[in-house]
Amino acid sequence: MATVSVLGAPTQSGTYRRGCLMGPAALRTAGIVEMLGELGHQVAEDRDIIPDIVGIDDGPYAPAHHVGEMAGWTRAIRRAVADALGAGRVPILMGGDHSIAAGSLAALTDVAPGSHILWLDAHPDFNTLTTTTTGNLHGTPVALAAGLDGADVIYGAPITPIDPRRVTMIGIRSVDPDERALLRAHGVTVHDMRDVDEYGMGALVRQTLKRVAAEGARLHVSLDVDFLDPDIAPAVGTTVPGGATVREAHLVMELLHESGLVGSLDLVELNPFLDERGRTAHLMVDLAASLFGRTIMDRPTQAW
Ligand code: B3U
Ligand code: MN
Ligand code: MN
Repeated sequence: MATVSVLGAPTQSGTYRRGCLMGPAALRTAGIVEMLGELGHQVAEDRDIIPDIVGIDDGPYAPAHHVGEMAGWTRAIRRAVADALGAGRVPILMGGDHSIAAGSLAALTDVAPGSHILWLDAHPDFNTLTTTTTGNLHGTPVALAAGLDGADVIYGAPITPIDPRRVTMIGIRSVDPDERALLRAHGVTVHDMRDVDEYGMGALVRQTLKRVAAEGARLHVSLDVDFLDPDIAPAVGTTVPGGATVREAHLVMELLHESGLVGSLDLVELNPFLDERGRTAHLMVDLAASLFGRTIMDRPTQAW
């Protein structure tokens, strides 16, 4: 059983669309803390992170916006997640928009360099401060954590960059042209929806887990609501058709649990303002439950 830190990061500065700052409250309302307790885990910490105050003028970084706000959140999140990891806990970072992952990924390499990252998302979020065309910084955290353009501005201190060759993305179906070139140049493993259709979700996850286990590494999971199909998860600002089904998403989580390799989790981009009677919040909590050990029937741990 795990000791867990439930950390809210109520941000929305990574996007122009308002509402995802209510994400942590919605996940708590949907019962995330009680769920962890029911599965036998100990919740050692349940709080929202307070951002640092960082004054940065957006001017030189246009079209990027809210650069100072992201920097302030990133720095505070990095410390909070690193503290939790350092204390042997499993941090669950609840967004907020996906820009918060810049903090959790830097914390990961602070405490556990060599870790792998599983990015479950419609988007790779591999834009830099110079390639972003929308200016929305939720499209940048993986590239920034890899030390690409803008990392110094956002972190304001040296980081141990993540190794892009230890990043696996699944569910991808919306990529910008410069982003695509960067992904290839840096050796990120991208399983787009074509791969999911052709090989199946289970095979892709098993292959990823085998690799992580072979390297004796831990795995950080970053789950963006838009990984899921918008028909089942409408509460997200950037819906992209053709996402994961309920059962595909649960299978991912069930396999991750059985692997015993997951050391940290981001739950991001939930925008409760766009939800239908809490259904997306409940689905996110149910998926987290599968990741933390809920099963339909008891079963022996599978050789994956
Ligand atoms: N790649 C686009 C779109 C996007 C990325 N992440 C989300 N949307 N959620 C961008 O804005 O960088
Ligand atoms: Mn994302
Ligand atoms: Mn996304």
